[in-house]
Amino acid sequence: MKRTLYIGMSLLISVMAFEASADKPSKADGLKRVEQVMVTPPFLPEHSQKAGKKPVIVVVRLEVDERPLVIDPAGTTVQALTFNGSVPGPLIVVHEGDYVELTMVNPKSSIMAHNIDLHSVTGALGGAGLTLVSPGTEATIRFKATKAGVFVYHCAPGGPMIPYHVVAGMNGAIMVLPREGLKDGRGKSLTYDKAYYIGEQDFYVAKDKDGNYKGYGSPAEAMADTLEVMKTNEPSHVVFNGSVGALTGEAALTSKVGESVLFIHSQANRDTRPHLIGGHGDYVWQSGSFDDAPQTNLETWFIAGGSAGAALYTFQQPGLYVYLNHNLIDAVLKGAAAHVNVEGEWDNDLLEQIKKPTPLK
Ligand SMILES: [Cu+2]
Repeated sequence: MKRTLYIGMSLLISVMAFEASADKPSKADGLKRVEQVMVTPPFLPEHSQKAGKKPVIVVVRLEVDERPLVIDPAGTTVQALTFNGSVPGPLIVVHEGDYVELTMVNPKSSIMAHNIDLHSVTGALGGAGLTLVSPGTEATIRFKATKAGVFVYHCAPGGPMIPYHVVAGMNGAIMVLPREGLKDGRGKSLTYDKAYYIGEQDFYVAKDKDGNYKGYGSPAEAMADTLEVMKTNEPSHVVFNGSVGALTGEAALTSKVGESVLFIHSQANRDTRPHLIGGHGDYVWQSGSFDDAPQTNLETWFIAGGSAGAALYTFQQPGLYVYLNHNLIDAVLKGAAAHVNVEGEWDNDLLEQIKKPTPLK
């Protein structure tokens, strides 16, 4: 109760402070406005890796979509709460020093109130205090991206609704690139040929008496059972990009030998440890901060729950790679795995089969 009261009071104070300052001139006045067209992960919106001379105002629109989502091949369906219809929500990409003008839209068809707490925002509960929108309303904030890195954003409407909305899928990430682009820590520029955004999601689906996953008619109907499973801290599913197999088989990520790929990975609620089977993390920003030098040549990296990280790898060999959470129970039994199909010429110097499996004499 105390916590709820505290959050309620913070919201009130933040809103009052905002109203008092809303008419003052801003350093953002007169800067160029650039609309960012959101795309569904694992893809990124169009962006340049280095910024122009002057900061810009990046205009972003996120719309709540409360929708059923099939999360495994058996057809298990959750009543997902999403930003723009996908789990995770779209990746926002800006540069340090840019402003983000973010409109949070909650359509009339919703049944719940939502907001957004961005970990890249300074003040007002990460923006959550200024964006709480009930069905049929919208709110707009403008914030300065003061820290370079990859950061989680998520819905945080107060009390048990905070974890409930986050584990119902309502989270995503923002990438704030340094104005000069990524660096290796010794001043050398690092660039990527392509980038993918992987959002890891833990789901907590209740079972019926016969051991089958239950389905519900609405997010409100699902809440009591789901909260009971959530309290065990044992997810029924741990998936990449919304469902088991969302990034495998036909939907596998792709690359080529010689191509450098940036893997951005977020987990809004639970620790994770990404690993690329057959590859490495050439440069890894585990904490997500691009102000720090990346670690190099990691086998597995750690992303703390409630944060995002990034890893850059240049593929050396063709074939199938598996990018997974190296908690192998989460990866293989619960779903946290993606495939990367890499084209190119095999290099025997790096790896060669000297003898095929042959019967013992
Ligand atoms: Cu929400």
